[in-house]
Amino acid sequence: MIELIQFPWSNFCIVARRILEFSGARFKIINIPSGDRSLVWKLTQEKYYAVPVVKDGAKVVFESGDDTQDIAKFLDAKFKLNLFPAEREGEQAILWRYFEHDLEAVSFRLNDLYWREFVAKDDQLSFVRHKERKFGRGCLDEWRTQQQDLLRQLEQKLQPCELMLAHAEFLLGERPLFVDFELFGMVENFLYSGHYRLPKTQPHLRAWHRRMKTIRVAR
Ligand SMILES: N[C@@H](CCC(=O)N[C@@H](CS)C(=O)NCC(=O)O)C(=O)O
Repeated sequence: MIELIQFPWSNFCIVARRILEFSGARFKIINIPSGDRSLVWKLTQEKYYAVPVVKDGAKVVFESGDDTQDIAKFLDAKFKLNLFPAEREGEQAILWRYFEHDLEAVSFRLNDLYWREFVAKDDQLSFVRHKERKFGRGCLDEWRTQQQDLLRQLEQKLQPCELMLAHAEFLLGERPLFVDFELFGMVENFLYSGHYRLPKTQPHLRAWHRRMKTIRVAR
């Protein structure tokens, strides 16, 4: 059975998890502490420490670069999901970079500022250390003071999606493609703390989000 090595609030892990659920395949989730990557290190033969990682029998899949989608493409090919049709490859490449960079920079901060509520006690020291080493001392408190501004930025960054979804059920048409899962991962990470809702001003996005929560591939 496929195994997904993850932690539950990670945006990129949510993308892989939702694709697996969408496929209808049975899979096993292995949660690791965000501060202890020893399992990932071992499985990847000391090549990688990030999540997600997917293990399918002897095969271990992880991202080979900063802007790759190795896991999603592996799952897509294995389960014949057709999430990367050639004729939409260019649009998808532009869109997922926007989601992973511009949107993600705001969405993860909004969730992270509630870190005390979802990071296990034992994991908190390494969580804070990791964040502060990357974003500077006091970053988590700083994001809290910026919360209202970050929420405004998020709404603005989601607005192009609202405009696209006013004309179709999914971002690029009448069935979900990879970019729908990618956006779903960023949105679910933003919502993870339970303190937020998607903006009321974006009803099409809200309806899309409800669809994306449960949709399964048509066989
Ligand atoms: N581009 C990679 C990024 C993966 C990534 O950045 N994962 C985060 C968790 S959301 C991580 O494990 N970062 C490394 C670290 O925390 O040390 C992907 O799409 O999977």
